[in-house]
Amino acid sequence: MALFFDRGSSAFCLLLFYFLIVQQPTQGKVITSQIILDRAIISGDGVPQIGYVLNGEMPGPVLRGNVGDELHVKVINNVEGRAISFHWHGLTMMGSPWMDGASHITQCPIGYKESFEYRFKLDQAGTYLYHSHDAGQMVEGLLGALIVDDPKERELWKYEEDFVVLIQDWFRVDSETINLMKWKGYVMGLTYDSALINGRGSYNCSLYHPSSASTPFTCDVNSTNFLTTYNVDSSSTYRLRIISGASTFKFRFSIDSHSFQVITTDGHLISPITSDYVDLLAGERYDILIKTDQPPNNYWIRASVPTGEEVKGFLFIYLFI
Ligand SMILES: [Cu+2]
Repeated sequence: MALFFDRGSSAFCLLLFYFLIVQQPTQGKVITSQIILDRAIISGDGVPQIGYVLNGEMPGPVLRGNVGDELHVKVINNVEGRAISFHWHGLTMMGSPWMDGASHITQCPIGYKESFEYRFKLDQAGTYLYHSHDAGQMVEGLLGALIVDDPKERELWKYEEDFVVLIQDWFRVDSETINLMKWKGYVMGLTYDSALINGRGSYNCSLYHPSSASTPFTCDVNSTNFLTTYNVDSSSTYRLRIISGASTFKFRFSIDSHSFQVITTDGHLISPITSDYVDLLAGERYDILIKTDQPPNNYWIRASVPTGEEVKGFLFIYLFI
């Protein structure tokens, strides 16, 4: 048996691993992936700033498998001075609780130039989120989507294609500053600078004051070019997998001129509910079915904070129909 801990291993943990993971028969495929973590300049909303990139991207790659498959993800930390871990939000980790990725609780954090291979069974279909579980680093982009397919569902719901819609609150200040504000009880004064979908958003450059930001970059006035777009056909049905990768704020998701059917919540199938919006708290997921039954046009997808007052940090995305 190969050692897969680079640090903090103990004979006891390895023995447990052997009997509870290696000895379990795997019915599905083994899906292997590798994620290399770095810091880099990210222009999520037209304002470049420093954050986390996973294999050079933010958010990280969409990890995907079928129910019954086993996922092996080797995480390599190339960020000096930062320890990390990956938490698999929403999965029960039945039979492999030490793969849950909570630093200092289920594992030692992964240090600089170290690696750790997560291995667990995908035993629940649905839409999930992986993110750092160390020092609030997901605020700076350390996150991604995890999709577990049940091949029967596509037949059941009869959709053409599915898309990931990963929503984030995006800040000019770093995660340490945000954590400090929260610990001191200043969260009410905290506001985000942009909302991102799949790592992209649009910022109003007239609001940008580089001197007060943690990074001295300029705002790109063409930042609407950064928006995520979904190209779809008319008279079809699509499944959107909406994920809140927000750290703090609640988002209301909607699509102009369209209502939709909500079919799952947090990885569980539900009796479909027709709605024209869903509200997502941090880490929540909703899957929806949308029919492209309106006249062909560009329709905004909106992710906004439902304050009832002015819309703060709203975001629009074209939907081509
Ligand atoms: Cu989580």
